[in-house]
Amino acid sequence: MTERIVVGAALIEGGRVLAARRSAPAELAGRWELPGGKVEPGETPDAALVRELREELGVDAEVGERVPGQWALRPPYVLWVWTARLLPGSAEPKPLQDHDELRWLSLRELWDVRWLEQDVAAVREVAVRLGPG
Ligand code: 9L3
Ligand code: MG
Repeated sequence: MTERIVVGAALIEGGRVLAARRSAPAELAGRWELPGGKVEPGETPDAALVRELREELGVDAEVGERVPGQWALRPPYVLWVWTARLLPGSAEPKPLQDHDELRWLSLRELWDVRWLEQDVAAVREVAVRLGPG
């Protein structure tokens, strides 16, 4: 089976990373994730990430660096994560799709939310990229 990539964004602003609480599907609802979604056929992961952030949060973002690692999701999916930033003039993120709450978390607050188990290892890597805030 060919692996299919799910892209996730560590959207970082002023030493905080955006966490999004899922409202769907039911088995994931209430848990927090790095926003993102499936790469579509013929799409690059970068383009998918920008598209997902626009669809889910209503923002214009630019992709930064790949967060090293890849994390298994339900087969055939695997999670890849990049840092990202809001472009100048972007709207503030709003939960438009699949989420019902957003939080900007500093390093100190990073573990205050109940992340999806699938995201925990990725968030640990993201922590290294946040200032001590
Ligand atoms: N998923 C896990 N962690 C994430 C993301 C963006 C996605 N940070 C999982 C949840 C779904 C699947 O990947 O089972 C596809 O994601 P989506 O398209 O429902 O966001
Ligand atoms: Mg999604």
